[in-house]
Amino acid sequence: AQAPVNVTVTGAAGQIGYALLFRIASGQLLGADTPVKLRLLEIPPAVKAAEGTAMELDDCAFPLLQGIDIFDDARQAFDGTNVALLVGARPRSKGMERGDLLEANGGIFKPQGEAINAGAADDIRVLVVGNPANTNALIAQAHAPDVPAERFTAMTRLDHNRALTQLAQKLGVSITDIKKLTIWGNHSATQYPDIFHAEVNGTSGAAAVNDDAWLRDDFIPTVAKRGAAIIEARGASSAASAANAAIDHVYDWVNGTPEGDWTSAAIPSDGSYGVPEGLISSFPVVSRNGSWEIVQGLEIDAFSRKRIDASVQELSEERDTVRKLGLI
Ligand code: NAX
Repeated sequence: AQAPVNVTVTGAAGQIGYALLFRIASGQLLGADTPVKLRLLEIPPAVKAAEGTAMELDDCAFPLLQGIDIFDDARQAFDGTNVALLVGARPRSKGMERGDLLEANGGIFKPQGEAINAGAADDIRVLVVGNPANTNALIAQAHAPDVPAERFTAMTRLDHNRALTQLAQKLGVSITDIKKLTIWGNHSATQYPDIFHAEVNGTSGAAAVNDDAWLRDDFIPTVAKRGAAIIEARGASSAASAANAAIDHVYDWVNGTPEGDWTSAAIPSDGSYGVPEGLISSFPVVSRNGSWEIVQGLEIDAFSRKRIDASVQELSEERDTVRKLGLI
């Protein structure tokens, strides 16, 4: 029998955690043949709630779930772990400036990076979900010098999935008719969902839409501001859809992306497409042999260039801020 894979989830008692843990335990994160052990990390006041979730996980009698451990100490939570889902983060409170937010999150992601460096398994893969996700990933990575940099990624798969559905609904096609959509840049309102390289039943996405006003004034802002629209409607931020995207990201990373398609993930830039090296920015990516690769050779027109550059500029500014704060 296969040895269990250790999966650490931070913020396990939060709303994304609640939507995520059951899907991991049921085999959807890694595959239906892979047993898992869960390691939950929470802050002390939320440990009891995490214990409650663990009781419910027990009560599902998942055949693949081989154990659950709960910690309030990062060193212990990441010890021997193979997959780390960094969900817990410090939310922006009223009156908080971006610098304050980055600093507060530095207090979480710096020690977690150190703990991953100290004790995670050699094949550790990290997905940061907690916002500001790209820069939190950069902070964690900076404190894990012994882990290959490309093992630190941030989530833009929810944005990717949102864009897929918006485009499918506009064209009256199904999700499976659309390939090669891309989210570029930061997981923030500046992100750029790109349909110019997308294929809809074999023709270009932009040509299939043939409606520049919709693209510019409807599609792009709808995808970029979808998180706020969910809060407005639901009275709480996206949780099940965020958990679903985290499942998709890790599943594809481990098992590979389908031939003839790609997806979106924020990974460390190698300088491709003019994105400064080292920034953790969203790209069109495929996963081969357990590693993400940036899709190369796409033509970027002026419309796309402007939007990619604006989002990447924001990431550069975030990196400058955390540098000044001594967080990287
Ligand atoms: P919740 O506030 O429900 O849960 C967060 C949990 O993290 C809490 O239980 C809290 O106790 C815990 N936590 C805080 N500090 C911690 C630490 N140092 N170690 C371990 N646990 C810690 O938030 P939830 O709705 O679950 O969202 C979690 C994060 O995901 C937020 O930062 C949110 O902004 C982010 N999101 C990211 C998305 C993405 O696409 N990348 C989309 C969804 C979501 O908005």
